[in-house]
Amino acid sequence: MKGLKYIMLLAVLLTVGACQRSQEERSHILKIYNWADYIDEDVLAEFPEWYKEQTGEDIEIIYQTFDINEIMLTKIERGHEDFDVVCPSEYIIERMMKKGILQPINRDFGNTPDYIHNLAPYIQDELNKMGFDERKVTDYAVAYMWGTAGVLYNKALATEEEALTCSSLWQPKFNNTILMKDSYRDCYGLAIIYANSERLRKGEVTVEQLMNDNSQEAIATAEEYLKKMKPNIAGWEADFGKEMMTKGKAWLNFTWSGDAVWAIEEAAAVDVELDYVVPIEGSNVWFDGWVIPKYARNVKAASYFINYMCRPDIALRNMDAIGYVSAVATPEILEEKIDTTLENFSDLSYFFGPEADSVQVDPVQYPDRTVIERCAVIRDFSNKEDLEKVLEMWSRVKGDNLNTGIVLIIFAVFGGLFVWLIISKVNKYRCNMQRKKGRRRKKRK
Ligand code: SPD
Repeated sequence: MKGLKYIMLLAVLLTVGACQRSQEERSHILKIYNWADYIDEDVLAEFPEWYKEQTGEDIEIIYQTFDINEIMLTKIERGHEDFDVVCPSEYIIERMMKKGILQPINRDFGNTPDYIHNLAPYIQDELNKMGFDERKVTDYAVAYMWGTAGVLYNKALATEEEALTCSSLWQPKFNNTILMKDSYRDCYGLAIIYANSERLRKGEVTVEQLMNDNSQEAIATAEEYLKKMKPNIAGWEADFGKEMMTKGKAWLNFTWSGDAVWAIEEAAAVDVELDYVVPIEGSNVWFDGWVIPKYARNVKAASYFINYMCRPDIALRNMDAIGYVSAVATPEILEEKIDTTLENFSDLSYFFGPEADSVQVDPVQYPDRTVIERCAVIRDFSNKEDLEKVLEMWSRVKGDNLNTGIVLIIFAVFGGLFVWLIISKVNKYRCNMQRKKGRRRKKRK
């Protein structure tokens, strides 16, 4: 009996020891889960050195990427994966807060300055509009990049007037030439806005109401309009749209402003002229932000990383590398972004403050106040059942495409098998005949 007690004690001690050791190891690892192509790789690589300078501690980064908000959410929510810092969009931040799977971000950085103060008040206010009971969203999320959803177009194949109205996406002229962002909320919003453009024009309804309406009627309308658009859709893209547009393989791409910036620059280098506009009827303005999930295991390194991302020089390097626009709004960023060769002046006072009410800054990256005024923020659909209905509709819309693809693949595979079977049967028959002939000849001899 005594022996058994000792063995059990030893097992407990060994387990505790192993846990402590692995916890110690884990405190030197930072697991980041971010969108693909969404950070300057050198910025990422330099973080361990900066962290060591600030805290005296070593850190190793494990970095993974996703293309779709919902895939990231499933890994965290269902898989309980222990990412320390992730980067969802605003409506997913809202959902994660509702579900209680985020922790507040500790902003006690010791002697290190708090760079989170550099965020634009405009973005902080927009995020806090999604407030919950007494919790402020900005205590749980730190905005990273932001932008609009709009139409990237090839200037040789579509006019600005065409790109400026979402009705063009349904015109037969664009049969099989449009790439749509593989994002059900963006596409849902676009379809509902187009379907209600007359009511919008008359002021009977707002973009915000339409995009966030998940009534049965709205879901049916979105389905009808998205299905009507299908002959024009050459593909649903998560990240390859910018490349297809640069190569001139698609005419229009409903996409995010940062992808558009990247594509416009790349295309110019090979003499393809692209541009980007936000539909006159309205669209969405979105915000991606850093959050620390409940299952994180290194919250200290996570919060230092978030703080590091808000350093103005780091924000600028990230913007230059990826084309998207940082939520950091300091005078040095404005100064860096002013381009006196541009013809247009924009009102960016909503973002940079009153001194930026007429500045020469790339309007794709930083939309003029009038563009922002026709956009609204996507909110999380209120309950699970409504969300499921929207997702079912989305898979019906996309599923038709998939079925055609699958049917073609099945035909190709079975067709190939059938031909192979016939050929092998014929060959076998020939061999048998030859063997028989050979045997007959031998017998005759
Ligand atoms: N390649 C990175 C793309 C990240 C863009 N996030 C936009 C989300 C809009 N809801």
